[in-house]
Amino acid sequence: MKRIALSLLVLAASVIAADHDIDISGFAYDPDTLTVQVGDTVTWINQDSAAHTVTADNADFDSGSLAQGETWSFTFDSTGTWDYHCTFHPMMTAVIIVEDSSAVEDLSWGGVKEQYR
Ligand SMILES: [Cu+2]
Repeated sequence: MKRIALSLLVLAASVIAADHDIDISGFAYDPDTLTVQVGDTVTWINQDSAAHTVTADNADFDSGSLAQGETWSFTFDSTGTWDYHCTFHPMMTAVIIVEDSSAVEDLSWGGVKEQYR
């Protein structure tokens, strides 16, 4: 029974993806630290009259120039931490932290899941 329930739990966790918005406003990313789950999509919206970019420090993603009112989205498919910045204004920095939601579920199961790994 537990094995079946766990399988459904993992399936649900992998199917449910959320969307998150980050405002680019006043030469800053808001929020400047965002934690999401694997599979989630983050959308940046440039609210400034100045153009900005969303550029990963490790070059995993790069929005290119975003004019005022433009949006850009990226889906995070693996866990990790991505520092990013604006190529036009290097003092603009922020971070996306991607976690595995099924790992979070482990806590509620009191480690039962580990027995089946
Ligand atoms: Cu900028």
